[in-house]
Amino acid sequence: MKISRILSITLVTVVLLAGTTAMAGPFDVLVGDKDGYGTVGCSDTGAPGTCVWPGGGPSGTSYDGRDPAEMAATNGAQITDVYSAIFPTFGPNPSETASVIFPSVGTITSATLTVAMGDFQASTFGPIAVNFNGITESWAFDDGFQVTTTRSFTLSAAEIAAANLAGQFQINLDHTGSSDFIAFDWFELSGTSTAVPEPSMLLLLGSGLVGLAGLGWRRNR
Ligand SMILES: [Ca+2]
Ligand SMILES: [Ca+2]
Repeated sequence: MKISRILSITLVTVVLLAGTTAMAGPFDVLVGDKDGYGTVGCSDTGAPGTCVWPGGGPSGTSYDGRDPAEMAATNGAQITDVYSAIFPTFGPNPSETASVIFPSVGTITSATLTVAMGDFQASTFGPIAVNFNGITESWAFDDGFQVTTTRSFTLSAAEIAAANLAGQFQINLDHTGSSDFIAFDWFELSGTSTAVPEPSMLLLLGSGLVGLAGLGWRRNR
């Protein structure tokens, strides 16, 4: 068999395998946990509710309801279940900026972000600055003192492209232009994506190609 014939058969096989691994599928990933801001009586889903965070300080600031996994987290779960979030002196977080980083889900084709948030008062104390993978979002919400709300955001084509380019979806939060006490219960990303072929499968296919090419080279000598 000529090497060109062997290579063309191998190429067809690779394309067929790539086709089977690129099936679209649903995903649903959570940062933080759905436990009512880590304290009883604070709504974490559905209609807006009122939460009185039980911590010390003015208006219940410096509340820390995190479990050990949230305290140790570096993916954004470290700012959930605290009040006020990303506001040193008025909460346990040492920085006024934070990133919420979701695990890679393959190539995203559609996605919705849902956030359980509390006590947003942007017009009174200034909005926090937010971007999704570098694309600016407006989170200038006026929910009111200690009111909790769950919001959903449909990712735009540009935001999906930016997340795919980075290999992960990421929310960047900056509190430096605001003096608003805020809180987060959890962040959830759901949607559909195409799976990325496993590196081991790519390596196997590459080895097969090299082997067949070598065989063809020997037979054609
Ligand atoms: Ca507030
Ligand atoms: Ca929580």
